[in-house]
Amino acid sequence: MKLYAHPFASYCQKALIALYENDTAFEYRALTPEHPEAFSELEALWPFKLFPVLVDGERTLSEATIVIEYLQLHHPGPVRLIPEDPRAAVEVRFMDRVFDNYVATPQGKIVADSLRPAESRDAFGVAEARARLETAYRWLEKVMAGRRWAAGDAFSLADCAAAPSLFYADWTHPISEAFAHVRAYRQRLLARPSFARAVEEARPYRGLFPLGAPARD
Ligand SMILES: N[C@@H](CCC(=O)N[C@@H](CS)C(=O)NCC(=O)O)C(=O)O
Repeated sequence: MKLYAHPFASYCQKALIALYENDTAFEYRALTPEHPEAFSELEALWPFKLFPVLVDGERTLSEATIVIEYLQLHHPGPVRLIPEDPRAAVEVRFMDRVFDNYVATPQGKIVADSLRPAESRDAFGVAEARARLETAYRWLEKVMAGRRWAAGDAFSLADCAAAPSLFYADWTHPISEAFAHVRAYRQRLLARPSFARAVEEARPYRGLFPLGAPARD
């Protein structure tokens, strides 16, 4: 398998966590300036040019969640990231959507806005995104009060989504000390070896963070 990804990209880290959890073999097609040919390959595979993209023989998979669903089905390992019980799987998929839609999306909006020319910035949209992150933190604080991982006791697809989402969200719109359970969960994610590895691989690229990376994880 080949994974088109950039080490610093949040959705790529989500897929990488799944691969690292199960020590799944793959070729890393890094979308870095040293490998310009990887960008042309990506464009031919997925005209939206968003990453990660996984290629497995004739199959091309995009969308990090779908990549992880595919890995679970076709390249399973000892760590089951989507539970066998369909009722438990609903909660995992729900929490995966929460982290993508209500944490990663507003976080990305704020970062993307900072890259726009000054005259094209969307202050109203950024304020909405910050409010949405606050709502997400407040909601998660209650949910995570009783959970070790996003959907319960087992590390899952939802934690693959949560790890980079909360990592960058806290840089962009800090999680206040009032949300102690969310902050503790973020720390647990940072200690998980699969995510710790992704964070280490991304460390050399912190200068790319347009809002200025803080001097901490
Ligand atoms: N919905 C996609 C989002 C993928 C995405 O936005 N990837 C970012 C990197 S984290 C990207 O490709 N950014 C490049 C761009 O926006 O041009 C997923 O879940 O995988």
